[in-house]
Amino acid sequence: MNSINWYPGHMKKTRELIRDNLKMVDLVIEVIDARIPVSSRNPIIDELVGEKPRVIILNKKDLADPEENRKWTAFFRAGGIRALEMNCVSGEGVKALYGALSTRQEKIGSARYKRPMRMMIVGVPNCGKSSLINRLTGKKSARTGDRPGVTKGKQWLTLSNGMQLLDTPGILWPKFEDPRVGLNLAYCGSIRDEILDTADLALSFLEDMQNRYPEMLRERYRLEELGETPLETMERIAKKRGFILPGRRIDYERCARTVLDEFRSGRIGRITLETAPGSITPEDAL
Ligand SMILES: Nc1nc2c(ncn2[C@@H]2O[C@H](COP(=O)(O)OP(=O)(O)OP(=O)(O)O)[C@@H](O)[C@H]2O)c(=O)[nH]1
Ligand SMILES: [Mg+2]
Repeated sequence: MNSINWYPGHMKKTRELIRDNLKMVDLVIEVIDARIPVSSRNPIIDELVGEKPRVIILNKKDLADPEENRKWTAFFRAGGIRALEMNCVSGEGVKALYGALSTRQEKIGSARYKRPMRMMIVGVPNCGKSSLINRLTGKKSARTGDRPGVTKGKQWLTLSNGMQLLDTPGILWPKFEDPRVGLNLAYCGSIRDEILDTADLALSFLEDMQNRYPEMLRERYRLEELGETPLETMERIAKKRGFILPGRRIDYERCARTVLDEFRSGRIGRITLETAPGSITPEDAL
């Protein structure tokens, strides 16, 4: 895939916003996409956040492979970072996060002066930051949407227990060392579709799926067999779904959009595109 311009002007502002507000917060909640736990961790956030206490939220757990969710949580915990699986649509995981926040709150302020904890939520575009905030406040405080770039400016919100939360726009970084990172972010909707070549993206996605979840792909599109190449697979999917243009030409564009949509909404199945390193089991992390 050709290089893509994923660094619009507001990203620079967001970076400054995070840096400037960091001083004021006691805890950083880093929201990542459970389907791509490596690619959705922004190295800039790491650099900015430094030693600040942090909780990692593996969000969209419902869309990711349950086994991998467990392994990734254990992996982060083994590295000394509190990590929690979350589903902001159902609310699963919110209670556990509240527990972690209360524990942290006890360490804030002096014995004489107890003040409510201040937190900042950071993460790549579209990973669910605003959805998590709405879960925590219990109402629609922050605007959400199924595309990147919904939150534009910063927004402070107060929880019912008095804690204060800062929502931030999604932040990407200027250069992807590994092109796979850009692809993964694009599959998951963190990069605006308008600047991507949908057919190219879907072909890369099909290639990854053929390697990682071939059976799932075969079953979803009721294919006897996958193609030898991703292009062949796409053609088989298009034929099954009737994505044919006049003159019996294959409608690649429509097929590509369908495959990506069905991945993003979880209709293909629960998919994690990055495997947890090592052989850490949840027991090791306890
Ligand atoms: N399936 C599923 N969808 C989720 C979950 N959390 C959020 N979403 C959806 O993901 C999309 C993006 O959510 P937002 O909360 O707007 O994401 P954001 O990180 O604030 O995005 P920006 O403000 O654009 O950076 C929305 O369509 C949400 O409904 C989850 O746990 N599971
Ligand atoms: Mg948002």
